[in-house]
Amino acid sequence: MSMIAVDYDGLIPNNVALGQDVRVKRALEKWHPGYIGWWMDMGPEGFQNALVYLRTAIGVDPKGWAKFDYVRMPQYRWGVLLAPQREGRKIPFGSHKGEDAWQEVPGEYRAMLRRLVVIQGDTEPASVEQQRHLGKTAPSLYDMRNLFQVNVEEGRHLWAMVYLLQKYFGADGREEAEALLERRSGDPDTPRMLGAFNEKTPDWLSFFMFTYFTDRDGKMQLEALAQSGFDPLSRTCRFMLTEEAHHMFVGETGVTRVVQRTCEAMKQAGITDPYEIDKIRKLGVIDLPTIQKKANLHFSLTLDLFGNEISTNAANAFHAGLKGRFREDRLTDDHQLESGTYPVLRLIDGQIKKDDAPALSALNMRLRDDYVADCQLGVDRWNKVIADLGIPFEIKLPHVAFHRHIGEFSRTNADVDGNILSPAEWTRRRTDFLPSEADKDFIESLMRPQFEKGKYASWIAPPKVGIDNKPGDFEYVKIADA
Ligand code: BYC
Repeated sequence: MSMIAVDYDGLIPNNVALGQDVRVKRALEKWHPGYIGWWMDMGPEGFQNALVYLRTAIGVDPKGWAKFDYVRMPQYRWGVLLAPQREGRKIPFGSHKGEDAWQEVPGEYRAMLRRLVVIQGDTEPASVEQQRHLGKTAPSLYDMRNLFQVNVEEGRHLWAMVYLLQKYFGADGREEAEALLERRSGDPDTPRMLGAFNEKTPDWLSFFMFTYFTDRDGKMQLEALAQSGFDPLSRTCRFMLTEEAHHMFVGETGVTRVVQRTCEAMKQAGITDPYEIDKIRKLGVIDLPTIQKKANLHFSLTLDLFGNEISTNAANAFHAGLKGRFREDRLTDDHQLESGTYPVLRLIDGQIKKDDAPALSALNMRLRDDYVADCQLGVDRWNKVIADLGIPFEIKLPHVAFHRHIGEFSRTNADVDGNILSPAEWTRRRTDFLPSEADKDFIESLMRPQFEKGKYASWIAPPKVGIDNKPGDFEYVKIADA
């Protein structure tokens, strides 16, 4: 496959022939200063002048799309990149299945489509805002570089959605693009749109859990949108997925390295009981039960992002051909789902039971099931590290009813095994399942920066290989230049 070149000549690198699209080019150039203003105000705090070894997209061919170099983040070349158009692509599902994919917005679905693009767009700057304080406590230059890589790419994903708004949605698209720069994660008056994006990411274990669990929701939602009959959205999401893979790598290997370091330190000190928490903490590592609590928190917050189990919004979006299922193109049913059912977990007479629902209404549930299965794969790899080091402990995904704020189970209190608790019991046992103030204080006490080349904080193991195959003592961030 040949490399599809990106035009780097103008202010906005792109492969959508912006040079010939004066209206959209002007609209994006007008939006650009506001974006840079937002990045300086809400992007990584304190390192805007540092030289960071970042990858930048130079094409959209999966085999050779990026180059690595030192860049100051505000000078990162954020651009508009779409995966190549597939000749003759058809709408793959829903009531328009088999018709030519739309190259323009279908009028009857305009509002629904705009809402999907705006929700997706809103999550991208939100995550940058949530992570903006983490640079100061980075456990190594390698990790700091990965954080900033994730941040600049989330910024690019915002560009991706803003391009769709500016190009295809006229005046209201422009208004939405402005609003994306105005909302703020956690702000009581102008919060971000979805719950998990208003939570704090206070420490690096949270960052790794967020990139493992919440970026994986991004993967699922992008996979579903990559199936869209609206071709520009499909192409945009396909390319975003290429970048997204690294974010989940950061999360999965981040947690692996924390778990590994804990087990190694325990072994060295002759501790085999993972519940000897005080002794383990004295070793300067995070005990496994606390890692489990963090996983419980981030998994449950992320499940809320799938919306209600039974959703007419999801049914309508599928019926319209706008948002498909996870890897719709690999499924072998009729892709219309007008008949058929899907088993949904529901709260019936105070008990959690499986209930068959019309397949079309149950699409959020189905995507969530696919997500849970995907999450389990990495958890199994964490457990292998623990088992290989001989510690009797297994990290478990909590029950889907645990700690929920959206959907069927938001009306009840379930423990991590799915047992329903009374409100009093929940209050009493809450910190058995979720990080307590003392747990948070302990983790915070470990968050001391380690900015020496090739060195790592006490609570995390070094990575197996460097980014871009760089050696162990590579200076991923040149802070001295800041
Ligand atoms: N918080 O019919 P329902 C990522 C609202 S992450 C607040 O069940 P639907 C990333 C809902 O809006 C992926 N409100 O919802 C990761 C609706 O309101 P209206 C982001 C919520 O529409 C890391 C009402 O409740 N992309 O990329 O079926 C770093 C009824 O809900 C929430 C997308 O999400 C909530 N959690 O499903 C960076 C893709 N959930 O319309 C980036 C686009 C529901 O009645 N979004 N509500 O006023 C969608 O596909 C869907 O809108 C949702 C919700 C899956 C979000």
